Amino acid sequence: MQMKTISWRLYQEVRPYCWHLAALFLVGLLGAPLSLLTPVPLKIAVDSVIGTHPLPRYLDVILPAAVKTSQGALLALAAILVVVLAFLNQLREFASSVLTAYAGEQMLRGFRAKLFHHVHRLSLSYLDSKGTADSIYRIQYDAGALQNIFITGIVPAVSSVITFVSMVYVTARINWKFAAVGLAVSPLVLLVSRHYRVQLRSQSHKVKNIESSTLAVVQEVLGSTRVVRAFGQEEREEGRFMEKSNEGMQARLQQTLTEGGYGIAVTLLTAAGMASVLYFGVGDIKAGKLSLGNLLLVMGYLSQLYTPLRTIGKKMATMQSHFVSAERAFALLDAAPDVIERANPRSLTRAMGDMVFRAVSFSYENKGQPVLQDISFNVRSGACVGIVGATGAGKTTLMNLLTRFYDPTEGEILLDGVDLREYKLADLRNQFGIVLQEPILFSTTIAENIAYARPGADQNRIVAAARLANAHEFIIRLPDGYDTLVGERGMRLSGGERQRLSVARAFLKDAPILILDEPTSSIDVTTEAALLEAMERLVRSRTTFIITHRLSALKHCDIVLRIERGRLVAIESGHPDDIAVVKHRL
Ligand code: DUT
Ligand code: MG
Repeated sequence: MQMKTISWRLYQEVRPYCWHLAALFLVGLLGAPLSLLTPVPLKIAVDSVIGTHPLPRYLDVILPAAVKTSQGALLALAAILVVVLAFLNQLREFASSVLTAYAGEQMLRGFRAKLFHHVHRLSLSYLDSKGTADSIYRIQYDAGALQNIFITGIVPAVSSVITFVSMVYVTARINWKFAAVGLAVSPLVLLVSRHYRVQLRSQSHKVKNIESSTLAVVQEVLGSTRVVRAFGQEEREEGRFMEKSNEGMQARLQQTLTEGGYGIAVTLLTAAGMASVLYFGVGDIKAGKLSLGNLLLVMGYLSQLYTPLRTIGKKMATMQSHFVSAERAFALLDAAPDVIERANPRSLTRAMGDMVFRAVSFSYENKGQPVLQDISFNVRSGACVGIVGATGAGKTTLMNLLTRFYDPTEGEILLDGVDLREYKLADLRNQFGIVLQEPILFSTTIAENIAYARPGADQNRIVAAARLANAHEFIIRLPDGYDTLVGERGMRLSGGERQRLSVARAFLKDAPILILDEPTSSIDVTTEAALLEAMERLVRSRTTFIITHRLSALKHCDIVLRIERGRLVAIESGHPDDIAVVKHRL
């Protein structure tokens, strides 16, 4: 991404926070006069208390005569000034840090929320290919870039520039030669930072990529601990982790070396400036052209003058890493969702449940091997449709098209006579109660898991759904009943229990179309029979798709679609004994 584009987009992102930034900036501005006053007490003490120089004009005007003429009073004034200035400075820093935290956290929260919101709209193919850890890293870590760039980068840099200019001006009033020396150094500092910037940027890119892939290893291994242990592959996984960590360490060390080299270059340049002022300043004092107090004052200014320069310099280094983060966050925002809602989508309250597939083909990758080919069939509302076929035939894929997890590559799918793509996505998905092939639970209570699609559903409905799914019996036998926590991904329950909870969840949603992807695969035959029995009533009133390898489950189906290698090869009757229904071979 071009630097210009990044800056423009950063600006767009930060616009809502302009008042926060303005306040921070004002507090930053107060820093300049305070810094200018800081070395003044020393100058008064040296020149007017120890020496006999007159007071600076601005003090001469405001101070009463009694103070001006008494050395003791002047010294006391200088001492009090030290304390007051220190206090004011600290107060300013306090205000600035509170504002920084407040504005920064707001920005971070806003930007993270935006990224998180976008991730929900991203295509499943993007998440499958990039890996979830990469998106986690971008949301959790890269999102901080906005805050870092503006709050710890640009705002202080702008106040530093203002401090710098005012100090050059004041120094020039005392002695223009020294101001010129101070100024001469700055273009050199800028040149040096230009040189280092490119290098730092590419290094930051590398570091972030390695860090997010290290996170991916951790996430994958923790997510599949059982497999890792069962196959005794702990060492190999540790090796994989260490390899990534080593790469990360090396990249970060290299980055630190570059930053260090840059810091040394900047410090040497500014020290050379100070040295020449010291060198010529002492000469001027000897020649009687300058007072000692003024030299100290100028030296004080110069060291403060160089502080902003050095901070800008240092910031420049870390800033590169923040810019890289911003770029990565924007890249996530740019990843286009491939299931897009059209401009004026139709809303849909409750569908009838008529479904038509017209010559639907689909492949997961662009120009990849087609997974589904030329599939056409009609399902009238309220029908129960069984889907059978060998493993990998494309059954789950067919159902993924119904809910628009993906869109067909060719052909169209109609719900109640209207193409799925015409509907509002949220409305469309609201029409389906789904039991996924791998039941996924959240780490909360059983009741909340069942009520996932209808948060706040009352206990009676939850229990009714659980009864229908044949889950009530096992739930009430648990010590905490419906309030039992199921653990991460429901791992504290058995496979069959998880499956029945996800069936209950689909039932509770009370949607006009049910999709059950092998809802009984981990359930024993007796329990399955009871579940199917209970389901029958529910299934009658809505369109149901049920994928299964078990013949017993097909008894309830009106038609059975047989899929082979992505093709619909037969539409059969669901009742094998029913001779009246003629087999219909395609
Ligand atoms: N496939 C992909 N990418 C995916 C999912 C599946 O390329 O994200 C492939 C694998 C398989 C084909 O699509 O060759 C069909 O997969 P599907 O999951 O639809 O098969 P199934 O009929 O549901 O098989 P099973 O009975 O094992 O669930
Ligand atoms: Mg499947």
